[in-house]
Amino acid sequence: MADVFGSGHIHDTFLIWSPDDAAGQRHILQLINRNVFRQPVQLMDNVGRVIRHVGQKLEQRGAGADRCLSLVRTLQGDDFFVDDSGDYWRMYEYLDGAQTFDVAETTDMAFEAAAAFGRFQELLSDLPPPRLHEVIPDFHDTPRRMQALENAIREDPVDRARLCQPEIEFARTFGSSADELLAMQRAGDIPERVVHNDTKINNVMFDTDTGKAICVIDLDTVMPGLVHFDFGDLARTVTPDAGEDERDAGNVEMRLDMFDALARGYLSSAGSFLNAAEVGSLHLAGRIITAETGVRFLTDFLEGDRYFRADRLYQNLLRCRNQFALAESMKQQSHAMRDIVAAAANELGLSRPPA
Ligand code: GN1
Ligand code: MG
Repeated sequence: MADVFGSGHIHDTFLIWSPDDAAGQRHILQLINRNVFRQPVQLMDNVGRVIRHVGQKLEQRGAGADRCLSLVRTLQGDDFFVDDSGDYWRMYEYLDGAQTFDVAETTDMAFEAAAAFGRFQELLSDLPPPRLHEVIPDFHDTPRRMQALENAIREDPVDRARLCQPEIEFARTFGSSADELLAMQRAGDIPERVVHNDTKINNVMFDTDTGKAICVIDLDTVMPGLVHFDFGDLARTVTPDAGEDERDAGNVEMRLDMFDALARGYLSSAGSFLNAAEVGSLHLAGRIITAETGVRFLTDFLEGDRYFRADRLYQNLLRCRNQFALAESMKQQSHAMRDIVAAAANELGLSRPPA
């Protein structure tokens, strides 16, 4: 039997179970969205390698291999199944006694989520070559996301540009800082790493009884990238007291106590491998990734909701407004964010770059 499952915007996800199975084992079945992931074999190669590497390392550390996702192989021994119409399917073991949240409810939850993503990066920091496939090239290339927005504004295929002039203006103002992170990478200050790239709070499984993070999920965008992409997306989804679909952008605000928990949680697990320049620039990430996500929602709104699933008219514009409100709130509080990261790093005895 099957039920539609979860709140992802990209794939079709189902919870599968059999009434005849005495053990009551459930599974997660996903139809891979090939409009977004054009190279599903490469995608599954990445996912398989990542899951096995993380599983092995956890086992070596005696942490128990059950604390990570596991793929169910087909009878042929593959990590995915291709059906007669050329669609790709994959199946994960369902994690019992675990749940996800769309909004971080407590600072403990923020700490746990950030520590889980930091640990994930740390576990992958020695992934043997070859380099993972770039399944979505330039995924967090913020200047390119700006270019895509400009194209959408120019072409305006569904005549919506007239509906979002204030948002277009906001995006263009943000555009001057879009390159900050990538410029540091080009300068050789911050290195490429293996990162998750989609660290929404609802991509963390929490133990229902203990409230502890069990593992991170949604490994589709695990790719080479900057640690800032992950820390930034965490700040985007953990610090506001509102979800992406909040109806009133006036309610969207960056909560400093949540950011503090986030910085401490993240550095508690990722601090061991980060360099000083990475730690010293973490506070910039939230605003850039938040504004970038707003730019993506705005672009999709202008293109007629072709990428992000939208159940209502204007939903992607609403999502964009929420992201821009949050990015603005982060800009206003950027000094406090910088100080919080520095204090957290200091507490953990991590090296910091000269001021
Ligand atoms: C998409 O898979 P899902 O729905 O959690 C998107 C992310 C965005 C997010 C915004 C592959 O994530 O990049 O941040 O929506 N994933 C992809 O909610 O584009
Ligand atoms: Mg995803």
